[in-house]
Amino acid sequence: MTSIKHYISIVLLLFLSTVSFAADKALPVILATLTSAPQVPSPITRDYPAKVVVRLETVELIGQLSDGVDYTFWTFGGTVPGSFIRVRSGDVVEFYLDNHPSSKMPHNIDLHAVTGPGGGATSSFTAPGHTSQFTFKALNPGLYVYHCATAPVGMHIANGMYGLILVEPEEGLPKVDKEFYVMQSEFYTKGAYGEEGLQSFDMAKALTEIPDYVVFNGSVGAMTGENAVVANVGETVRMFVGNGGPNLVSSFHIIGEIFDNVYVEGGDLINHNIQTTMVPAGGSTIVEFKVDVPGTFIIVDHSIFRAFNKGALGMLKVNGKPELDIYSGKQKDTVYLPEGGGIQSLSNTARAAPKAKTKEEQILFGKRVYEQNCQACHQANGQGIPNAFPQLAGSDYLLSNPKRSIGVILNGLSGKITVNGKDYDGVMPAVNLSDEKMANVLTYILNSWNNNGGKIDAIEVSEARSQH
Ligand code: HEC
Ligand SMILES: [Cu+2]
Repeated sequence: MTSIKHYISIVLLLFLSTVSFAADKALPVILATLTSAPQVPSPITRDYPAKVVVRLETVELIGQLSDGVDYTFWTFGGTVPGSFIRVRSGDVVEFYLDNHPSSKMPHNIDLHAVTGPGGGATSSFTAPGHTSQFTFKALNPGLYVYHCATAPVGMHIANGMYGLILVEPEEGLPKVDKEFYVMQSEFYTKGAYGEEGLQSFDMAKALTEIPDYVVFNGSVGAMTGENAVVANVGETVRMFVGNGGPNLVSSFHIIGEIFDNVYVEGGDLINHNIQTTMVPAGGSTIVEFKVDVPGTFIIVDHSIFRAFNKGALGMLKVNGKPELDIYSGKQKDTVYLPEGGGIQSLSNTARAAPKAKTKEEQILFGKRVYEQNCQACHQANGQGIPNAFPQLAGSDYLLSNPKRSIGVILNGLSGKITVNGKDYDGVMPAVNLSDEKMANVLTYILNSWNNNGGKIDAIEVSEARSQH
């Protein structure tokens, strides 16, 4: 009996080992779903490895680089950046590269996710109208750049041949509400930025590494306005960010957001609370953040001239109700007029006595002093409020003796007064102003609302002050 049991268990063992050996060959076959930016294929839900078939076509086509600016892009999948590929760590990827018959160039692919010579480049060199096929095992989870590596490599990349492949960890990535594909790159054109027409590649500019265009997702405006990516307040957002280069390192930043998590360089080291993260040429990063408040959040390469002058600008539009305890929006807009009124020079000469102001300057500065200190009571046009605040426009009290008003502002005013035949018996508090500001506000009042002009100088205020 025992020997039979023993025999059976040996057979069973042998059987099991054959099954597990065969399992690699008998993986379920899945055709990869590819997406173009900013779309990302859905997260992988399976908990077992598969043979994933990827078919990617290289095609050369004319597209828009900016308004009125065209460019002959060399693409993976007909778009720049190329199609997003999503597989799972441990998957066997059966890769087909189809080079469209209309192509003028041979192409190949170097996937940074591949462990093997050239990242697949040596096995995938493909003439126009041909297909190459090779297989690799996705050993390391991470977010990887792929690009064409056909000579001249720089030129193939500069013309748009790059994209991202995500190798998800076996356990998957944490669930988020929105995922986006964002890839930065540069274009070197014969014409300067914005010069219209079909632009060709400029090798000399590429060598000096001074691009005319730096863009997200292949063209100026690919992620702005109508093309902005969208999320709702309270949602979690993940961006798969790549940099195709060919030359520049990106300082990836979203204005008004802080990355809760950054998968540094697309690997599994997670950094927290990051404002700007570097994405090297031929590298990637994954950023995650929760959108807490509504608004338009500008995505930039914080090497900021690239953003505002070369196109490296995208938008994330967040819809929803304001969260005023997190961000109030503008609460006040009041006039700020520093002591002395004007712009101060930092040089030593600034310590010299300020230059006397012309009447026009006094009126200009005085208007701001008025808006800040007087308007609430005496109203915008000096018309006052009947029975409460006397008018300053056409006030006989004021105009018959303008210098008396210095005292009114300095000390306040109470008790019965008569202005243009009407009695007032209110209280005006003293307003604490510098000599300069007081002179300016009174000069402004004297020259506004059909009042009959005049000028009060700071020195007069100073004298009046010493008398009181
Ligand atoms: C808080 C309200 C208030 C503010 C602010 C205020 N005033 Fe008055 N002002 C009054 C009242 C009230 C009177 C009348 C006082 C009375 O009845 O004795 C008055 C009277 C005056 C008068 C004399 C009466 C007239 O109409 O000619 C002048 C001049 C004047 N204010 C100028 C100013 C200037 C200049 C400022 C700003 C630097 C200013 N006031 C700020 C309330 C205010
Ligand atoms: Cu190529």
